[in-house]
Parts: sequence; C-alpha cells; structure tokens
Amino acid sequence: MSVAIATPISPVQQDMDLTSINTIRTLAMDGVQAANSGHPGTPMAMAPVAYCLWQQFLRFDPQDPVWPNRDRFVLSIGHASMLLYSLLHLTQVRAVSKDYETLGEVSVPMDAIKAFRQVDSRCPGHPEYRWTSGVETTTGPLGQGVATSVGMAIARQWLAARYNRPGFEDLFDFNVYALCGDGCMMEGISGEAASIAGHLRLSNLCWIYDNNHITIEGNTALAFTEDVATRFIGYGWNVTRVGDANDLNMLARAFHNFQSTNDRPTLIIVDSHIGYGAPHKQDTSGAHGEPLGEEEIRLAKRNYGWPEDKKFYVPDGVYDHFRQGIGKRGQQLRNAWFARIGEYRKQYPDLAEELFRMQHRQLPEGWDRDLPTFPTDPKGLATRESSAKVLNAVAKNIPWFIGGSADLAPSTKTRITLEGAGDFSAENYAGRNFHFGIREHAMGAILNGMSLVKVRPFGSGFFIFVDYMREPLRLSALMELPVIYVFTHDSIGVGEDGPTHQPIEQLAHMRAMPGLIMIRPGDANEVTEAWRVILQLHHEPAVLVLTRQALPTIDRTKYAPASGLARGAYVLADAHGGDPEVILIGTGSEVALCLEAYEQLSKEGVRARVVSMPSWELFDDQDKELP
Ligand SMILES: Cc1ncc(C[n+]2csc(CCOP(=O)(O)OP(=O)(O)O)c2C)c(N)n1
Ligand SMILES: [Mg+2]
Repeated sequence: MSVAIATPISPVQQDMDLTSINTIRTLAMDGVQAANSGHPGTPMAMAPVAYCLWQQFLRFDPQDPVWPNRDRFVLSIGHASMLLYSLLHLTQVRAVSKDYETLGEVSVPMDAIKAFRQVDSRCPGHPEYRWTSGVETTTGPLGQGVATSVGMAIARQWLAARYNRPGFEDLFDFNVYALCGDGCMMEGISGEAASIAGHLRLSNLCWIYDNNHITIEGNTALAFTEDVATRFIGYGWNVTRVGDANDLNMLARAFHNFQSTNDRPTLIIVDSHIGYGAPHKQDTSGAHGEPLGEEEIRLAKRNYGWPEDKKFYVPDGVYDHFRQGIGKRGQQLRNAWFARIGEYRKQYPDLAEELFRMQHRQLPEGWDRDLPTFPTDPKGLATRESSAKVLNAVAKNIPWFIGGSADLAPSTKTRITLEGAGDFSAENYAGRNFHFGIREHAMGAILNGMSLVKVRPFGSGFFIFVDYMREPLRLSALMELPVIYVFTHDSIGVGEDGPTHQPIEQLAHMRAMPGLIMIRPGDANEVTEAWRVILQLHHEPAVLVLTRQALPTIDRTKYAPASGLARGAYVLADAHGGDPEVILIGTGSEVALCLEAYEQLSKEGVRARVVSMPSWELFDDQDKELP
C-alpha cells in the first residue's frame, strides 16, 4: 500500500519549523532503527504537535529544567519516548544532579539517542523520572501519565492559593500539558482522573489526545467506538479539535484556546496519521511498535525532502532555532521568576522559607515537636485512631503536608481537623483535606503528581483496595517519590464486612514490591514512631498499615521502647536466664498476641523472646549499616 502525503514537502527545507519537525521525526526513526526496537510511528505523527507546544508555548527553561514554576509536559504515551528524547536533545536540556544543582552537561546527548533502549542510556525504552533530566514523570503504563498530570495541576492550584500574594499573583501559575493516545483514553484511570479534574475545574490542565485510530492490534474500531469529545464535555471539560496534526496554525489556535479558558480543563483532540510519511506503514499498526526498516526509512525521508542516507542528522540552524524559541523565552521567564522570588523573600520571609524547604524535600524546624506519646492502656485504641492524632500533630507543623481519602476519611481517620485546614475544592484551592472520590486508581497517580511538584501528599483507603492502585504505587517506588499511603482495616479484624473486605495476601504483595517501605505498627507508640520515620523519608514511598480494631498500648516501662521501630524490628521482650527457646515475631495486631503468649510461656518456664517487626524493609536497610 502506498499512501499519498497530504502536504507535498519541498525537497528544500524552506522553513525552520518544518526542518525542526522533520529533525524530531528522523531522530526518532533512526533511534528506533538503531535499537532495532521501539515505537517510531507516533513520534513521526505527533512531532508537529510537540514542536508547536514546546517552541511557542511551553514556559520551560532548558538550562534549568527544575525551575519550580515551569510548565510541565507529560508524555502519557510513554512508548513514544523518542519524541521526548528528541526534544530534550534538540533543546539541549541540562542534566540536574540530585542535589538540585543544574550541571553543565546535556541531559540527552546525541550518543544517548544513538544508544536508545540500551543499558545505561539516558534514553531508556520508556521515559524515567530521576534518570533523565527533563522527564517530568515516568510513563509507560498507559493512563498513568494523564492521571499524574491531574495531580500536578492540583498541586499547582494549592501552591498558588497558599503562596501567591498581592503583587505576586503569578508566583505559581504554571500549566500542565499531557500528551495521550487511544490507550490512555481506553484505560479506566483516565476516566477517573478526567472526572475529578473537571469537577475541580482545573483550568491549568491541558490534555492533547492523539486520535490516530491505531493501537497494537489494529484499528481502534476493534474495541473503541465511544465519542471521546462528548465524554469529556460530560466531565465538564473544554473540548476542541485540530483536524490535522500538521497544521501548526490550528494547533497554535487550540493552545491559545486552552490558555484563555479559565474555568475548566481543556482536551485538544488531534487527528493524526501514525507513521506519517512512511509510504507503506502510515496509518497502520505496523508503524506503532517496530522499526520501520532501512528501506521504509529511506522512502519516508525522501517524502520529507530529507537527505535519504543521513542518520541522526541535525541540519544547521536547528539547535539555534530552538535556542531562540523555547530557550530564550524559557530563560527570560525563569530569570524573572527568580528575581521576583528574591523580592518575595523580603516581603514574606516565612513563606519563602517554607517554599525553599518544600522544594528541597526538607522539613520545617521542630516539625516533630508535637508528636504524641501514648500512656499504657490494656484496652488501648485502634492504630487508625492513634494515627489520626499523630497525623494532626504532623499537619500542625508541616503546612505542605496535605492529603485525603478515596471517600473513606471517616473510617481511615485521616482528616486534618486543625482549625482552618479546610477542604480542597474548586472554590477553595487552599484546602488541605482532599476528596478524591471513590477513585483509588486515580488517587494513586494524583498523589504521584502532587509529590512531583514537591508538596508532601498522603492518601488513604481500606487496605484491601490497594489492589485498585498497585500500578501508581509501583511508579511511586520506581520514581523514588516520598508519597504516603495510609491503609486501614488491615486484617480479619475488619469485622462484619466479610471476605470482600478482608486483606489476606496484600501484606505479602506490599512487602514484595521493591522500593516501598511498608510499616505495620503494633500499638499507638509504634504509630508515632512510624510517622516519625515516614516523614523523614526522601526517596521512598511509605505504606502505613493500620487496624480498625483497638490494640493494647504496650507498657513501655516493662517492654522495650517503641523507638526500636526505626530499625524495622526490635526485641520487645527477652528471655531470662539463657538463650530463648522460642522467638515470637509479630507485626501490627499480632504483637499484643505475641506478648500474651510470652507471658504465658514465661509462667510455664519456657524461655521466649518477642520481636516486634513492623517493617521488613526498614529492617533490611539497617542491616546494611551495621559494621
Ligand atoms: C497499561 C498498559 N497496558 C498495555 C500496554 C502495552 N501497550 C503499549 S502501547 C499500546 C497501544 C497504545 O495505543 P495508542 O495509545 O493508541 O498509541 P499509538 O499506537 O497510537 O501510538 C499498548 C497496548 C501499556 N503500555 N500499558
Ligand atoms: Mg493510537
């Protein structure tokens, strides 16, 4: 099959727009071909869209890709990673060290593009946050990127409500753009995320939908016929269309339309041709996920008016063109922002200090001064109850500690009850209590997005429903984000709800997930210690697993102090008169049972030891530090 190219392209590249777009396209094609693996078709089709956005609109400084008020660009179609890598390369985005200092090196040098998908390349198969500067979030599992973008947009609204002040109305005014495809639209999480974004009227959020009618198995007619525009209108979004992905004027109009919409998020539906310009593969699923092949690449390059045999070719003037566009605009905006923040610091020193600490993932001085100690109490209280007290003590001293629940706050006890904490809503973006609705999956991704903007988010639900949000949890771990998940009703102690609500294998699941710290405290004082550890994590998500039912508050004058929790496991009660004959190891609600058994055994003359082991991961970590 041969496909005519809609707009004949002159063999001479007359304009820098087209030259730049074709550079993005051909880098993607060559990168995938060299790797002999990857997804060339969508970068080829969406190059003009990404180019128009980056070159004309995105407020992003390639010299400082972590400037806090930069616009965010999320590539929700993570498989089209070569599109992003080409942009990062051509705009010469700088690498950032983990201490947030911008280094001189280019984040994605040409050698990295040539080593696409190879071990250790800055261009892995799917974009990875923290590995490649300029990548705003890890994507690949379809739907996660768009949902994460909602969290970013939410966090921006919260930051603006708290920190923008008279004369500084634009301190936080960044926009969030996410590029998505048919896969993202089919995944349920996009529906959850779009629904809450519309409800919250996030006018700083723009999704761009690549409506190419192609997925892996073929035409979307196989499985997807819904009217996406109507669906989003139903969510309360502003919906606009661009009938041809190559039409830069229409694209610019759509972005202007987004920018002038102040009461709703915007969806731009762009009709595109996957594999644009490849004569035998355009508009087929064959262009989706495999190299085009040398001959097809040659023909596509001919169609573009490109030198057919040149590989990884960046024509003269392209780098400079980007420098003069996004580079110049971004640098001016970034420098102006930092000049203003100097002024802001003079007028609002406390707020400026908060911002500094938050953006560096530090805690305020004395953040833990109100953490409670609980008196011995044989009847005790549920760990969800003690956690509520600790959570509020934390919230008092960390203003950017914010979060909520998937409609279960009355049960998970995660409401911030401090005076003035308020509820986050379209009418009050300063609220600290979030209502994610019954949308666990989106909640997970939204928390990731919020954390990427550097507020300290928590989300809560019943432990059993962690199964609805395993993917975003996994991404928190992969991205090393200190998101806090509070899960209650952690065992058979859930009571009358029955087997659908009883977690059985969930503890094992959480422990098996790399990079995640799970803590299941055994009494109220271990809850305090758990929060103390969690708040000081910088690079790991934490899962706090709590009970519905009351647990005795252990007598710490008789047994070891709860501070042992920081080591993951500690000897709570030891054998007398020789080595233990039996060691009882418990977590959470089982610790008190172990202590009862210990007392019984001691009476019977059996030497027993009780180990409370609230966190396998913390235990493993401290082992490494032992001499
Ligand atoms: C959650 C999830 N399921 C499946 C996949 C595997 N996968 C990668 S791309 C793709 C098809 C995506 O189609 P579309 O979003 O339309 O992208 P296009 O082919 O148009 O680039 C699939 C199923 C995935 N990455 N994530
Ligand atoms: Mg598609």
